[in-house]
Amino acid sequence: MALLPILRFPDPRLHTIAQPVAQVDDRIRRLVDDMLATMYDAEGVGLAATQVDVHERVIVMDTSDSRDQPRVLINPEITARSAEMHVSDEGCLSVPTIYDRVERHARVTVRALGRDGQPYEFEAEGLTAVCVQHEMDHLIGKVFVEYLSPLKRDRIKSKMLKKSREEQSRIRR
Ligand code: K1U
Ligand code: ZN
Repeated sequence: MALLPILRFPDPRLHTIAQPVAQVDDRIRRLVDDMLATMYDAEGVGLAATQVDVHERVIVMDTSDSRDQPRVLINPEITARSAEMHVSDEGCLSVPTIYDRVERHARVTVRALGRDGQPYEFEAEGLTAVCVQHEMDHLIGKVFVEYLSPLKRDRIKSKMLKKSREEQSRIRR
């Protein structure tokens, strides 16, 4: 299994719309395994293929406390959304160190294909509901900072650009 580099905001590739997976084959299963290894290594609870510069509809998640319940979502669709909304703090592996409040549907029903290519459905609430909506946004090229005010978003953009310039100059030294 390989650890994949994670794109950092404001990389324009994060705004690419992912295409449906035509066939769950060995290539997709390898991608899923590499994404799970990358998500666990980065201590995230989710990861979308967009974040590793692969523009296909693939998500991995593990919102369990024990970190031993991986979930694979290929070609996911939200089939039902609660009217009730819920605000919670979100982070993103593509926007490290930034956390802010985002309003999402409190519960969603999701249909997807698993790693075996078989369809399944589940109802999500709590962190799992937040995470699945956050990851589905990545697949349509949306990063959570787009829910924040333009002022906050611009500040985050400047902070991330400054950080990446500093990292680049450290590498060159
Ligand atoms: O998509 C990503 O970048 C992964 C992201 C998923 C996510 C976490 C929390 C709310 C919404 C989406 C992360 O894993 S961020 C890091 C993290 O582990 C975390 C942050 C807040 C709460 C719980 C976990
Ligand atoms: Zn994210």
